Amino acid sequence: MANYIQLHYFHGRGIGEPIRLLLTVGGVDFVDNRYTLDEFAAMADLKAKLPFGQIPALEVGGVFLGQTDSLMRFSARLANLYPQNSLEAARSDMIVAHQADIHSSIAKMSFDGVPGAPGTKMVPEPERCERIGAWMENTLPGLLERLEQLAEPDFMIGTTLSWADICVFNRLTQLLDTDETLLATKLPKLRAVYEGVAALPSVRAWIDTHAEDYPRGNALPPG
Ligand SMILES: N[C@@H](CCC(=O)N[C@@H](CS)C(=O)NCC(=O)O)C(=O)O
Repeated sequence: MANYIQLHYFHGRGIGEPIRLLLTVGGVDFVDNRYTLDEFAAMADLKAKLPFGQIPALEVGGVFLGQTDSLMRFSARLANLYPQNSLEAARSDMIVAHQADIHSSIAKMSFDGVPGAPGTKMVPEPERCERIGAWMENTLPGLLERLEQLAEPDFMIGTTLSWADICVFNRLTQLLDTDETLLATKLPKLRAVYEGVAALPSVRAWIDTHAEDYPRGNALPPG
């Protein structure tokens, strides 16, 4: 149904991108509404309909849904990317939660408040780079090693593509923008997951048509 599902989020990837990717990989039609910070700040009518006043939000047949984790899981179900088996579903949940923790660690080092909220400022660039650089050197390797240990040879869960792969791919794209060598010599299973998702025709087409969000494209340095 035309316009049945609408995503409301800012320009850029942020926490909205995995929702876009999940719907895209699943072939689910959606309208990708994107706003600037100022546009969103002035959208009183939209904000009044949002369950928690924040975006990303999905509008499904006129019903508004919020909270990224719920939106990703809902999108994964629509896309047939949410495991049917309860144990696999729980394992996928914990992997998705873990990669979200990585995102929020970086967001906390980047903003002095809620991202995109009026009054929130970016942490000054030199301080932000220093903080994130130290965290990527000292903390991130252990967090990624945990994911590597959990991964199967080609997928995060079992032998088929799931939302865990898409969410891990999305997280890795963000981290690779800061450190292109991240998957060069270590983390072979995460590299395989990244390469598998990057090679999906729907993901390739998405990246090609949203080049402004993917400055590196989807290529990796040789491993
Ligand atoms: N817990 C929420 C947090 C959402 C959130 O922080 N959204 C930010 C953008 S990334 C937002 O709406 N900022 C504008 C505002 O709060 O006015 C989620 O996971 O979706």
